Amino acid sequence: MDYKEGAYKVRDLRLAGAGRKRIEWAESRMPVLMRLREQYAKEQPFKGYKIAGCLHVTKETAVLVETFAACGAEVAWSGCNPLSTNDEVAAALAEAGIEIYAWHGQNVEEFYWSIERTLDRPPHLTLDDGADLIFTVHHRHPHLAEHIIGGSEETTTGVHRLRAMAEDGKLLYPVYAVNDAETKWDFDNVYGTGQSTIDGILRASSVLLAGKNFVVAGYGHCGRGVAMRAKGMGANVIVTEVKPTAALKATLDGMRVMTMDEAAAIGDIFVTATGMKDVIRGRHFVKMKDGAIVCNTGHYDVELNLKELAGLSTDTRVVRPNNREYTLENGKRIYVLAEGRLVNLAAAEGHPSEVMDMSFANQFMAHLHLVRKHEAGETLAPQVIDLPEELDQEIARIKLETMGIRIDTLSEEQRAYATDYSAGT
Ligand code: 3DD
Repeated sequence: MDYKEGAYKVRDLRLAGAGRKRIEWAESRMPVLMRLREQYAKEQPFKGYKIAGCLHVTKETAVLVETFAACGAEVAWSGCNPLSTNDEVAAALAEAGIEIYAWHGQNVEEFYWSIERTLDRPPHLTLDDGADLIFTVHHRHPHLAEHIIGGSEETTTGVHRLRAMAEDGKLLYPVYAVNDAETKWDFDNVYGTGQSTIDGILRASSVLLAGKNFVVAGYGHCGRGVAMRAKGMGANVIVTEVKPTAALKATLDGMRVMTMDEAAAIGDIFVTATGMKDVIRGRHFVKMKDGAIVCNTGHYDVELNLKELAGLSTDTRVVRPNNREYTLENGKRIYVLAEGRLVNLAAAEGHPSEVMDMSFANQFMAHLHLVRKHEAGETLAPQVIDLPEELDQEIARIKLETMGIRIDTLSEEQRAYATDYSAGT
């Protein structure tokens, strides 16, 4: 480990060169964020502001972090999952002078130690993916909230937690729900999770998907993306759900829908994407076929009940990176990927740069809005706030432009028609 107090703690600074190449690769595929960096680097809107961030340390996150720094911000960063940090990227950020505390394979104590370090110098802004940083501020350092003008939250689960907290009147400062921006959830959650989850499964198992019974628990944006991509690879997709409308959508999308108790007996590969705990439990594991592969792509590692699985096992061993074999009392073997943590980031590199480009354009603009409103003397209520809808169209417009795609525009007459309620058949 390489550690310098107040500066960084990373696995190995010597990995910085390889990490820089990964970051350059991502920069070349994140044209929207790079355009924002170019647009605001001159103005330095974040000068004098410190951003504390807690978000997966990937090559894409590094582009966001260095964009904030290029636009004047002081940045201190930790990872938001013990298994998702890319050590080469973390080393490159440390070498570039970014304050960063992140390494792959942290234990829970190291994970929270890293978050604490990002708060050693009080931040003005917090940026979360799963709300662990903002919860640390609220539960361990509430006095810091006096200096904090606002925050942002990247993921579905985190937004749910913060909305519940705001409902309870416990939120101490305003937070933008970046996850709820259309150019985030309808792209990152669907197309990003769809591809990166398959990527994680293939890197950890190298199995054929075609012809396999591929069980997806949860048919929200993430589950829908995974199901779509598995179907595209020739798998027979089975969906389990608790929400009737989502189950109906899956059925009409051509997926088989059944209970997990039924799916457990026939599935070859299982992915949970629900945000709920205990989705696959001991009683499901014992029904599974010999050789079944089980993983999770939800933010927290609560969806697979591995405690019950261990209690049913006579032996366990790691057979490949991110692939642990459990031998059950009934002699069957179950393969759990990435220790039940989000397989797309723990066993692969997370979503492709092209979709994170839009998610992180929303993150950048959310913090720019917070700083602008602060400087205009506007105090935002301590609520979870949605980003303006027009921002979505602007981000999508720039994205299309960078893809060389042109679209039509409404004529004046059509614009008038759109609001003319008197026009009938
Ligand atoms: N997430 C997925 N891939 C990521 C990547 N390449 N870099 C950073 C974060 C990444 C997680 C986000 O998609 C977040 O939107 C989520 O957890 O929902």
